[in-house]
Amino acid sequence: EDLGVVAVGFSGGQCKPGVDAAPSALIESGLLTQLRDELLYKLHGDDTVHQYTDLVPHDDPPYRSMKNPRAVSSVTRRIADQVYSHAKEGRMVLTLGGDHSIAIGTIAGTAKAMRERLGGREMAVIWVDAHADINTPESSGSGNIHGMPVSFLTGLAKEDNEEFFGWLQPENLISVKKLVYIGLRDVDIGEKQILRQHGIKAFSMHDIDRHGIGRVMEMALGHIGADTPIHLSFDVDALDPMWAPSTGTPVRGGLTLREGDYICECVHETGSLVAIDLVEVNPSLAPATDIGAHETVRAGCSLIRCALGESLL
Ligand code: DIR
Ligand code: MN
Ligand code: MN
Ligand code: MN
Repeated sequence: EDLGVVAVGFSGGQCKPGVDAAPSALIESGLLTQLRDELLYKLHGDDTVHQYTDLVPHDDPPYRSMKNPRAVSSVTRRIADQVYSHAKEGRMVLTLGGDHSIAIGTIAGTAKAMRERLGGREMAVIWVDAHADINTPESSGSGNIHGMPVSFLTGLAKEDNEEFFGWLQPENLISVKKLVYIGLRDVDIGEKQILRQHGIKAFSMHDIDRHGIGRVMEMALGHIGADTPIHLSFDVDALDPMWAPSTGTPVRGGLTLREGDYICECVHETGSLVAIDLVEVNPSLAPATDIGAHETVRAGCSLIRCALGESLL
């Protein structure tokens, strides 16, 4: 099978440097070699990690409270083109982030490609994260755009100016009805309001404790329905810091590595996966010793291999 790889060394959606080094760390640990030699994917795309330095302006003052708005807008616009060009060739797309703002680009790219493939029907998104990332610029307390991608992708946040995500067209957007969250445990008050108001399907850690991950995946995939393409956007901070300590905003009480792998395996088994993002690995944030960074990179590789079919016997 064909796999388009996009390696995004971008950290402008939040304030901690280091998350831009994740793609190199994942690749150096052997991820792409395994996908090629063990899972037998034909890899497309250059081996370079994109830094997008040509797109990052020297001066990028806040707009509607968003930090680095021009940089994030133009980088995600470029990513949308890269992902779209893989997806329209029928390739599965793997994007290695980078912070979660990059999902504005990846999902904009697959949403457009899938609409064309399905004659207007919409794809689904499974967003695995401790956070909902659905703040609007106005509801955000931090101004960090990695906390806002879902509001732009669902059209809840609107902006006409091309410089600030106004390039997003209706064909780049997803429906709140086709969005499912898994792993939530740190959701802002304004975000909870948005989730309730739009009836967005969300499985928190509480739901996983109550039903178990097996039942939660049945319900999540049942909500999406069969024969709907799925874009999986996996924030490594969905995992408990025990498994993934090297990330910008760790939250205790998260998924075990096996629960994370299981989510990815179930999505693979549907046969409907069209794209996966792995984001927010930050090798420079390594509590106590640098074992933390190594463990987090290992966890990220495991999630990706599971999503791409590793553990099917
Ligand atoms: C918080 C934290 N909700 C914010 N968000 C994220 O800044 O909007 N941390 N995504 O990873
Ligand atoms: Mn490339
Ligand atoms: Mn998160
Ligand atoms: Mn996130």
